[in-house]
Amino acid sequence: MAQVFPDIPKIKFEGPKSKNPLAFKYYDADRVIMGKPMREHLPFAMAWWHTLVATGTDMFGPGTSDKTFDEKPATMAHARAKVDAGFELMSKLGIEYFCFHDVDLVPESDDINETNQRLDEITDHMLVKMKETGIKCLWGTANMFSNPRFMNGAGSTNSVDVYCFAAAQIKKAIDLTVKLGGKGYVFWGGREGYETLLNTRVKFEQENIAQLMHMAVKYGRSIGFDGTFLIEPKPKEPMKHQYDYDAATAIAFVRQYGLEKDFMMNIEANHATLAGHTFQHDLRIAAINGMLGSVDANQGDLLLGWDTDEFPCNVYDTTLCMYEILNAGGLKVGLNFDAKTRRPSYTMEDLFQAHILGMDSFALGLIKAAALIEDGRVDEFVKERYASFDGELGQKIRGGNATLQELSDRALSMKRPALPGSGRQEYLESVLNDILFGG
Ligand code: XUL
Ligand code: CO
Repeated sequence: MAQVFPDIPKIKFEGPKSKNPLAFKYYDADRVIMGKPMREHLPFAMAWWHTLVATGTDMFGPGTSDKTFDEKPATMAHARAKVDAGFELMSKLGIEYFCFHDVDLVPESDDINETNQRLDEITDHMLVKMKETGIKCLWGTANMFSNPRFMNGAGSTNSVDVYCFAAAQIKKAIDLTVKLGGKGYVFWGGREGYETLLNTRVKFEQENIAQLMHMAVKYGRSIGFDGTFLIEPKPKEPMKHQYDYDAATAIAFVRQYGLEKDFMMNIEANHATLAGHTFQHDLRIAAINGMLGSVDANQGDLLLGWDTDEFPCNVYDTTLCMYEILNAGGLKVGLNFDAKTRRPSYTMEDLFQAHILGMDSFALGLIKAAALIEDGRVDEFVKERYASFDGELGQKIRGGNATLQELSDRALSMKRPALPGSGRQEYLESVLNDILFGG
């Protein structure tokens, strides 16, 4: 079969000294870091929607990138051409997984029955390609935010008919995820939120979302889906307020509605910063709750303040991300490049270079995070920082065996405490710089 990207070679690792724009400088799939090859630490996935669908359309103008792959858009021939392009791109980059929405795969028909038939047909073709290449599905999801029927949300809609369409799309997307052997099923609550409280029953809507998730779990388990359900928090955009604001909010929701056995978090860097947190913060919150399932690996632009979905290049952030992931014992699902090239970067070479950038940034982050852990200065300091709790009294408090009376008595007998030790933030930041840039 003719190649879709004949000018792009298989991307190889050439090391940090290479100046070849179509080579990895840091991502060396077989290199072992802390006992595991990089490819296992970094289960990278291509996002079908950005890489094969998005053309750079924005509010001010049409797309700049030609992703027709020589076929007429909105046809099944085009859908098949996207599959061929996607598998060639992943194979050339050594990306082992992909993620998809239902509507990324085929053109949507006015009749959902016909859309479903198209989905059956395209996933048959994908299965052939998966077998040929060994590439796997990381996670699937349903797009319940683009179609105008979802203007008021999907699980949170005011219309019981639209709620049924949400159910139908979720059911089909779970069927497809199982068919393709996906490790996860994601709920990103696009439009699950509100524009104004003047017209919104918040509790009612949240209960309906939870019911939909319960039905999804019940159905998924009944057809043999043994993977992880994930919520992807995001504070705003498209709605003024989204219910899955951040990891803490989504975890509370999952626990409130009894979904915690089946759900974990899919933390996206750009969503965390939109919520006013660092990426590391939301990863830590998910991790300490045992819910760090997957990552949408991208980055935002703090000067712009919307969801720019850029390919990650900030190694400071990827290092701290991988530090959290290594400390949490790894990811249950994987790392999806929910990222798109900038509108003026419209060529197919740009598309490859963007993925190389993302993969190298995470590889470098992994190398540096492992070095930070092996160096030990940061972890040692944190241990020392809380050392006063290692004694008998601290242990009593930690074990829940102390009383307010006895602690008060002790405070009164001390008259005043010694100042707690310095937080030494600047020292720790210099250690991090030393690991990142030192010889
Ligand atoms: C939107 C977003 C989505 C989800 C999947 O901000 O991140 O692409 O990852 O629906
Ligand atoms: Co995302």
